[in-house]
Amino acid sequence: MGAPSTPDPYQAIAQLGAAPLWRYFGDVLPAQPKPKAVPYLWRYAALRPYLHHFLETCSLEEAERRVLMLVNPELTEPPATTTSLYAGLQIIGPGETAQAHRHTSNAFRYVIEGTGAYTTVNGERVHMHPGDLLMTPGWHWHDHEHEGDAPMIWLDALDYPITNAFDANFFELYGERTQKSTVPDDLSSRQFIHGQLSPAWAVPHTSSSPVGNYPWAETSRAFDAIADDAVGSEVEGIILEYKNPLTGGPVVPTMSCRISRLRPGFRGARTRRTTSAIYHVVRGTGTALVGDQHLDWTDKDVFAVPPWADFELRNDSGTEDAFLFSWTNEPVLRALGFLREELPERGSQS
Ligand code: GTQ
Repeated sequence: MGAPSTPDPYQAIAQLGAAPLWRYFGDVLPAQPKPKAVPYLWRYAALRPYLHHFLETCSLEEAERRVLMLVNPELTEPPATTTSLYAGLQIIGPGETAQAHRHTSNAFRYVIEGTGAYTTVNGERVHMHPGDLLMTPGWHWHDHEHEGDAPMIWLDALDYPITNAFDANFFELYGERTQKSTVPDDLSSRQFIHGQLSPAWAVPHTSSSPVGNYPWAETSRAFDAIADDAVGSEVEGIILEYKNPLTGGPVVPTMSCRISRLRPGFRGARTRRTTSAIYHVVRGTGTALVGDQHLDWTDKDVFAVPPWADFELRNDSGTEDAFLFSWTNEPVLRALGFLREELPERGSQS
């Protein structure tokens, strides 16, 4: 009797599919979040020539989508932008089509350059203009077609790191390259974006927003309507959330999309949050202090803010507003009870 004769009990238990908690305790139950993702800034002006290079050298018959993934230096296999979010820059040329497919992951696009393309989402053509936010909720068929005369570039966002964390992702090709148009163009946006007056006869049964496009024209009107009267958030200025008009909730169950206007000289309060966030500079020049990084952003750049990093935003122009489009995984954290925020300068916690 007595102890088993194996020389190393640690090896023995490993072979039996067990591990000593005491060697992993700080890894599995850290005192505070220890994200692998790091703060990072992607320069649009540096990446844009490569989008054009691949437009010339890589056809959409070769590539399902012509996208440069924005890869966090610490999240390379598989690539992701933050632990739970993905962003990519997609380019499509005049006359091209990106074939129809669908996946479990929720997606959306924020248009950067060009006009003349549309995405067909479950049979509805949704037209794109700079500053528009286009929704492709999970399991909706979508293909892109470009009828304009100059390349179009947009920012893609998907929640695949979340879907894949649960091994819950499915992907399917439609079978034909593009979908036929089955409803009037842009119908969902026209019907549902004015959420205080929604059609009572056609309530979609989905937890995602029924709006195909939140156009820049409406965003701009929303800012104009509150003009200089709004106090705004001390962290992110005049920040508006794109809403699912039927629920008042976020546009998709996993991600919340926002647009903020930072007045000239804006200096945000420092915060840290358990959410991950990605920011896209619609217009302007400023600074994001993220963890120990000092990210200098300008037009069209993208930057990543990992969980629990100190975060502070500044508009470095004394005369021009800055506009930042951003999204976070807040709906997931809220649903799971993982949401936390600390504003050290105010000594406040929530
Ligand atoms: O345009 O459907 O960046 O399916 C990644 C996956 C874009 C898209 C991405 C996609 C798409």
